[in-house]
Amino acid sequence: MHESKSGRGANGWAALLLALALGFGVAGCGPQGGQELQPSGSQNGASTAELMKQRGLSEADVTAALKTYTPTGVHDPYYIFASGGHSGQVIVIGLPSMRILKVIGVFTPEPWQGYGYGDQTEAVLGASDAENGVPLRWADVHHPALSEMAGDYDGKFLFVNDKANARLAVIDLEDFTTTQIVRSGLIKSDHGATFVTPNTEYVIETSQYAAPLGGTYVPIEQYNEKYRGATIMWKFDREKRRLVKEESIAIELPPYGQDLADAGKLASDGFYFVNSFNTERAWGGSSEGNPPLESGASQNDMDFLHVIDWKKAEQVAAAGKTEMISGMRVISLQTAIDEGILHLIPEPKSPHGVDVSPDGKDIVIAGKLDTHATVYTIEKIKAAIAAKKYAGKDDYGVPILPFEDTIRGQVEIGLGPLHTQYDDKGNAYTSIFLESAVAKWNLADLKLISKIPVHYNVGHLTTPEGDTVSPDGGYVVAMNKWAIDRFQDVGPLLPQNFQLIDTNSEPMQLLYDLPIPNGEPHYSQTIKADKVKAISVYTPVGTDPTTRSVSPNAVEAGKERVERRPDGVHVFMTAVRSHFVPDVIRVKEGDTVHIHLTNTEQAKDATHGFAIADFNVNVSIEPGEHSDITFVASKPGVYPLYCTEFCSALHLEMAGYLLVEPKS
Ligand code: RUQ
Ligand code: CUA
Repeated sequence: MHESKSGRGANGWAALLLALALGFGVAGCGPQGGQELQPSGSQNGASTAELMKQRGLSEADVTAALKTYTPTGVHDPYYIFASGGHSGQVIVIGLPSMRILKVIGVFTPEPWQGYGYGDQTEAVLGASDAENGVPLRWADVHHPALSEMAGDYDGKFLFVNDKANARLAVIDLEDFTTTQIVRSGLIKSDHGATFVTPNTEYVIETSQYAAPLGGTYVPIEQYNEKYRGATIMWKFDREKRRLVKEESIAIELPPYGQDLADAGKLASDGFYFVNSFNTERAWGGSSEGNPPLESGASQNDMDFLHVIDWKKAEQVAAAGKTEMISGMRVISLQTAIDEGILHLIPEPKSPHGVDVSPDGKDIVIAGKLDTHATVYTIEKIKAAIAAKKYAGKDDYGVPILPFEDTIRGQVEIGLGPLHTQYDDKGNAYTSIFLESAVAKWNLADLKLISKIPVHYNVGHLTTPEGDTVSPDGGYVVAMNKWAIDRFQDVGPLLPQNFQLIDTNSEPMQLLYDLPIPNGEPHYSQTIKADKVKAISVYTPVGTDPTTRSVSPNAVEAGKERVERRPDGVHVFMTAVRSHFVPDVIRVKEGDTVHIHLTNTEQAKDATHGFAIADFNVNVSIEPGEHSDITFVASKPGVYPLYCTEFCSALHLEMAGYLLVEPKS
C-alpha cells in the first residue's frame, strides 16, 4: 500500500470551476484500491505474525484493526446518527466498530419495522398527504440534529429534514421510532435544517431554492419581486414530544439560495447563522437565452452570511408583528430589517458549511469556490451591529456588516473546503471536497496542522459530540460521496463510503471503511452511548408507540374477540410465543377489517411480525406494543397469515387464516 500526495496545486478558478462542474475530485489519490486479501480459513493456529504475512497485512493495518475491533457482547461507546439521504431514513452506527445497528424508517415505508403499514405509522408518514394532495413516500434526508440542553446533546430526540419536500421529522430516542412529520406549507425545499437552539427551544428549517411563499404560482420573471426564502423556527414542546406549528415563527428572507445553518451557543447564544449562494438570483432558463443557473449563480465574489437574532424574532412575534401564511406566523422581510432581526455579512463565494465553535465565539465558513476557511467572531459581529457599522445594504434593504470588521482571520485549507467539526483539543477538522482530504487545523492560531486523504469526494464530517459545547475528539468520520475502487464491484451504482479516522495520532490514521448501501448520507451526529436511554420493551402491555400511552384498542390476554360494527369487523387479537389469538378470521367479501393486535410479551427482543397474503398487511409488534391495521377484504379467498419474525422453535406454527367468504 502506498499513500500518494494529492499532486494538485492551486490551479486557479478555471480548473476549480471545471472540477466543480464535473462534480469530481482527485480520484485515484490515496491507497491503491482493488486488492483482494487472502481469506484466513486455512490459517488455524497461526501466530499473529504469520497471519499478517499470509494475508499481506502491514503493521498499520493491524493497528487500525486493534483500534476498531470490538469483541462480541462489547458495546460501542458512541452512536452515530447518519442521514440516509434519498432513502428517506436514518442509519444508526456504533463507533468505533462501525457496526450498523439500525435503519430507522422516517419518511419512507420500512417493512421490517412495519413502518408505514399499520394505522399508527401510516398516519405519521402521511401527515402532509391531505395538504399536499400527493402522498409523499420518499425524502432527501440531509442533516440530523440531536436534541440539546445547555448546548449539550441530551440523548432524547433526533430531528431530520427532507430537503426535497421541505419536511421535518421527530424521532424518539427511547424507542428509535419516528413519531411526527411536519411541513410548513410555506417553503418548497429546505437545506438549513435541522439545527437546534441550545435548549432545543426551536428546531431551525431554512429554505434552499426561493419560491413564492405559501406555494402560489408566480411567473419566474418576477423572481426578484415575488420569490422569497424563509427561515422557520419550529417550536419544540418537550412534554408533548412534538413540533408545534402554531407556536412556530418564520422569517421572510431575500430570494437567495440559503444554505446550511448553525445555531449559536454560549457566546453566540440567541443568534443563528445561515449561509447563502446565488445572491445573483439567477434562475436558469438556459434554453431561453439566459445563462445556465450554475454560472449565473457564480458571478459575485461574495455571497451573504445571514445573522439572525432569534431571541429578537421571538419578541417581535410575541408582539404580534407577524402575518399568517399557510397557517404560519411570518415576520416580513421589512419587519425583520426594521426590528434588527436580520443582518448580512459578505462571505467568500458559494460557501457551504457554517459551523459554530464549541465556545460559541467563532463562526467558521468554508466556501466551495474559495480555498480558505473564514473565521468570523461573534464579538465583532455584535459590535458592528451595535455601532450600526454598515458596508451598505442589499437590494432589499438588509444592512450589510463589513467583512473585514467581523472576521478574525482565514486559514488556507485546500480546494473546495466544505464542512467543519471540532475536537476537545482546540482543533477544527474541515472536509475538502475537490482534494478528497480532511484538514486538521488549530482554531486559536488558525494554523493548518495536517491533512489526510480520503476516498473520495468527501462531504460532511462528524466527530464525537462534535456540535456540542464540549466535543470529545479522538475520531472523525469522513462521509465520502464516491467509493470508486474501495469495495468489490456491485454494478454501476456504488455505495457511499464512511471512513473512520483516528485523530489522536499524528499524522492522522485511517482506520476503517464502512460502505453505506442505501442513499447518500449527508450529515451525521455522534453522541456518547450512555446518554441514550433506550427502552427494551413497551410497558404497560398495549402501548401505542406513536402516543407512548396504552391504546384504547389494546387487548388483554383472555379478552380476545371479534366484533361486527357498522364500520366493519373488529378483531381484537394477541400475539405471544407461538400463536395468535384468534388465529382464524372469518369475514365477508367487501368487509373493512380492523385488526387490533397486542404483543403481550415483556421479554427483551421478543418481537413478532404479522403478515397476511395479498392485502399489503405487514406490521412489526415489539414486546408490549399495540398496533392497529385496517384493510378492505376486497376479494374472496383463503389467505394465510403468519408471524414474520423467527421468534421461537414453533415460529413456523405461529400462523392462521383469513377466510374471505364470497358475497353471494
Ligand atoms: S450538505 S454534503 Cu446537506 Cu454538504 Cu450534503
Ligand atoms: Cu412470532 Cu414468529
